[in-house]
Amino acid sequence: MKLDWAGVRGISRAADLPQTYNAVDILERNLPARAHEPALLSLERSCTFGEIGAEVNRVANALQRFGLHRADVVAILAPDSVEWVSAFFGTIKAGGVALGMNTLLTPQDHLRQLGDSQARFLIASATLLEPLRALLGACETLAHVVVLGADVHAGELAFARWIADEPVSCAAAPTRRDDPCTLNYSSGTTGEPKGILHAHKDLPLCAELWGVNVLGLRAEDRTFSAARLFFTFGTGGGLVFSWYVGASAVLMSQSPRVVTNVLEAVQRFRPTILYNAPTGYAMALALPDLCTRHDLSSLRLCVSAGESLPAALWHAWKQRTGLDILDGIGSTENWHIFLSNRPGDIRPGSSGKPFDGYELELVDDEGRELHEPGVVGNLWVKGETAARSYLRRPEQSAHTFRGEWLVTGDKYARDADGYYWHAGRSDDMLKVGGIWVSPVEVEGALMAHEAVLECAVVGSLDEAGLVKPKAFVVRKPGRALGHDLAAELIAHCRARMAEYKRPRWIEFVDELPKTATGKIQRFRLRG
Ligand code: 3UK
Repeated sequence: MKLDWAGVRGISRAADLPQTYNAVDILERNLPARAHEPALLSLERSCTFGEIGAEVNRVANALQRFGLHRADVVAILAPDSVEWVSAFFGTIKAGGVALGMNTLLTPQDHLRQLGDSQARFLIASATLLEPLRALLGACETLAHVVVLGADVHAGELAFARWIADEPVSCAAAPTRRDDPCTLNYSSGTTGEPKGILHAHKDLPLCAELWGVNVLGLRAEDRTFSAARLFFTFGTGGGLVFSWYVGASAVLMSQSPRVVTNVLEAVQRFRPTILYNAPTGYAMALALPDLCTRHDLSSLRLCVSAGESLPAALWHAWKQRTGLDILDGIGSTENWHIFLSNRPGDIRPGSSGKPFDGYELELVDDEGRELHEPGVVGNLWVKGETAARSYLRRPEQSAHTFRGEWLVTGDKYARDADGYYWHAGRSDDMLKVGGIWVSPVEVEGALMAHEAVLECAVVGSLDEAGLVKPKAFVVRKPGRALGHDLAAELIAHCRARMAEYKRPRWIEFVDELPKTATGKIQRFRLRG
């Protein structure tokens, strides 16, 4: 079947896309004119659009041969790499739903996502699969495990061999533009992950509405996202938007939390656009030899999202590197950025202004719209790229998805010039290094320590003005404050959760502030 999506450009609404639309178009629109041009660059492997197009076809064929049905979930658990990308677009082309899993989480977290999503395939790097393997028996829906790397156990498939004999051509599944395409898990207030499904249409729409219209991406650009591909901030900025306009993308398998990895990748592959969370910029600024040791001259613009970028950090980056950082707020619920600064129109410290494709409202707690400048309200957003609900979470869905409007959970004030200023969250959730941390989950880990009677976790600012978890702890009676109890508690958390969730500071207190009904008042501990 010949499909006629053919690289539509200039869309501003979902209806501008054909009814039958498969988001593999984002890759394949480059095949007629750019097959021999670079699509992906990385230390391990680089490839042209033609080469990745062929690999995507092999993956799509292999998935279909192994029984993938429309809308089946394929979980991907691997560092950013060419194979991550071919698994992602191979799944989409075959009509499946690609679930990029956060590689920093624990094997128990991964198991929970596999179970909740009812994933049928898992494509995982040997290293990340190793600690998860023994748990997979509990995952009833999982039919096939495909391993990236050499350490392949009985019953598993080796990725390279699995796709080797597949034909290099493949017809895309004739999905509808509203059919599910990607799935991501986002942490909720209770620490329970919520699945967020997006449709095929959301990828090109986000690419056009923000990537083209706001950021001004063009084919000559080369992008590099320190935010990982499993995070929609990274999938969009570091892959989808780039290919949408014909630009190449740099991938890095090493951890971006080691800031020299990021800077060395910039120097080696010379991207023009860098995406990072505020922490990434703060870590780079902490290096005294940032600009003498690292060549950042290829960059024309930087982007920040995940949490708000303090004005002081913006100015320090500008002063040291000469580069602007574009701060925009996005969410997994909207797939990407829905309120943003623009090149040439940046108000440091703010999230910028609305742009075409999204309507914003600030409302009070009764849902009444606020018009006065400077008044803090709850931010609601309406746009076509919003997910429709959380997967099998009716109560949380009802709270967040209100008809066409989406309740972001963020507090904002709009100034007289129309710029939006982030004023915290309306729940207790923390953004740490751009990734969610639920205080409830960290408190749960602390409570499992024998010295802890009660505790509360809140956000506290570090020296760069960025939020990190801080725990207030009431010790059990008779439990002395050994000189290293704080360090012991932090190590205890580290062993039980993704490392970034651990408290950075512990303060021992005699009691915690509580409501009359005994509920801990975290907001009274923030500082
Ligand atoms: C917070 C920000 C202030 C805010 C994301 C860009 O972060 C992303 O998605 P998540 O679902 O979290 C969404 C929440 O994070 N936030 C994000 N960006 C900013 N707060 N200034 C910012 N610039 O609380 C929001 O509700 O993890 C960001 C693109 C794609 C994304 N998924």
